Amino acid sequence: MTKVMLVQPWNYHDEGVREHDLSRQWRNGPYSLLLLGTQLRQHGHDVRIVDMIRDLVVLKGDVDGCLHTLRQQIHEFKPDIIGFGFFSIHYFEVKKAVAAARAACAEIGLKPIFIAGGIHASTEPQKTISELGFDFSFKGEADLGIVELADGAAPITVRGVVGKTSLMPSVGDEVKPLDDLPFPDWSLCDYKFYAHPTYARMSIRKTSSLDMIMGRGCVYKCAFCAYNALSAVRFYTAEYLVEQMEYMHKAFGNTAVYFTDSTIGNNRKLIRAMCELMLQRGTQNRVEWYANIRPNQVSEDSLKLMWAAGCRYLFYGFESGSQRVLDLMVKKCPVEANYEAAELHNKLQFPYHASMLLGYPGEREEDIEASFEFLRRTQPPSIGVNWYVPLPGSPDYDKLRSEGVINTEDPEEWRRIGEVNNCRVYADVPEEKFRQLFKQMERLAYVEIARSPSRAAWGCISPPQSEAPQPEAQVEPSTEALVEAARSRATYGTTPIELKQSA
Ligand code: B12
Ligand code: SF4
Repeated sequence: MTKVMLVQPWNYHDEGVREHDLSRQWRNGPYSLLLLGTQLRQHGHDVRIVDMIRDLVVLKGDVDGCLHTLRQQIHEFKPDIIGFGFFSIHYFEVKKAVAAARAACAEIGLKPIFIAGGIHASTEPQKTISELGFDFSFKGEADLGIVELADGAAPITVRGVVGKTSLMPSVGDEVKPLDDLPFPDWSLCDYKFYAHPTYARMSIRKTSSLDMIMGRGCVYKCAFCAYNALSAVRFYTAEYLVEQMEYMHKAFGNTAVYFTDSTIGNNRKLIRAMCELMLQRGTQNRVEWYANIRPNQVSEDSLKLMWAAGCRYLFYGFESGSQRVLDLMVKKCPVEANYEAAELHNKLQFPYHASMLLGYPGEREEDIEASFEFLRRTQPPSIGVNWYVPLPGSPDYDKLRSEGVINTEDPEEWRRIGEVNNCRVYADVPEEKFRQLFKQMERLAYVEIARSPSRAAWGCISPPQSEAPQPEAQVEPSTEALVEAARSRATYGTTPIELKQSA
């Protein structure tokens, strides 16, 4: 039996934050580590997950305290393998945590293998080893590889493991069919922290949700997205998914599930089968669900079926109101589909979130105007305005890196391009003008539409989520506070009592 410690680095936004109101935050569990941990346990290994996101919140933003907890856990558990799973923005946190973990091991003469996995390690395996202090990186999916490693295989013989001198890295073997995987065991982490009842998903009531995924990979290849860097397209079966929902509800008490797939719409037959099975079993009476989907992947019939089966919220990456920009992004989605999906939701009063992306390379002022027009015309009940960055692992990243626009020799670059935030302007719009337009769109989304009668018609609290029911505090928030609150939240939805039937 091998002892494997799996670590999720903390979120730097939580550093120094003393007070958190979990009833207003959307937090997602360390899903990939739970998958790997459950798989390892099933193969007879001992697993401990150190979730530094949760630890930092509980320790009121104290990073040293969080690193001390990691040290204590290492001394107590004495792992043979320490694996970190992370994204590009976690670069600095991982570096600190690996150094602290190595020091803790040295104190007691422990010499575990340090291995990195996830999107950043898969995209930049060699740099991950040399710059962050790992012995190995793992490229791709590790559901099978991690077990081989724990079973005692020499690391470098395991497909997907990249060593300091590997010249031609292989990619991890993929588990097929996905149903072979056990249901992730949420008791490996403090799941109550993640299932904390919160207004973050629905602005008019608290919900308690945990995550699931419907499949892996995507049939589209949008140029800004890193989704395809890791997985080939495949899905769980409807039976597996509904069984998992029922199991989670019984074992962990959550009354909602959020499907974190970047889009669940790649397999419409599966959605139909899942909804029908839920209706047969009455699962929708116990668990409601939310998901991301593309605008060109819904119809009136499918929305009605999803609603009947307990779906209460859909998240759309509309990105832009300009066909020219959607084409530059290789979205393979007509702008009419954006309008149709939004209008369908408006007609049915089915809550949805509209995510917009501004600043795409080649975007012009008139394209941004088209996005304003889209929001003004459709008035979505919930909107997110995002600033484009070329995420590591995306086709854009490869292109801009080869053109010398991205400099990965500068570690700060990972922060700049690892997170959707406002640093560099890539659009064909003068910088000052772009910043002004971005601010205007935030105002339109987070203040004007949020306060409009159209929003009130959804029966939701306006202003949305962050300001949701606060019996104690009735003070009208300022415009800046509204924009800031909306920026910092993830996604949220609203829910009317019944789906309005088509006329
Ligand atoms: C769910 C999700 C989230 C969730 C939960 C994140 C979490 N803690 O798990 C939330 C909503 C919180 C989130 C937030 C963000 N996300 Co996100 N997210 C995803 C998404 C859609 C799915 C991840 C997932 O669960 N996949 C399913 C599992 C099975 O696959 P996996 O995670 O890749 O894990 C496998 C392998 O990577 C490997 N592996 C993973 N960990 C480890 C560890 C070890 C030791 C080993 C050996 C192997 C290994 O084995 C696993 C099983 O096969 C991905 C897209 C994608 N499909 O990858 C984006 C993605 C990872 N996110 C991304 C980004 C940018 C973000 C944000 C920075 C967005 C923002 N706000 O700007 C934030 C970061 C928040 C933060 N500060 O931590 C980018 C990352 C790009 C990059 N190079 O960094 C991705 C790729 C999406 C994209 N737009 O292209 N995200
Ligand atoms: S943005 Fe969505 S549709 Fe496009 S490749 Fe990524 S997951 Fe697929």
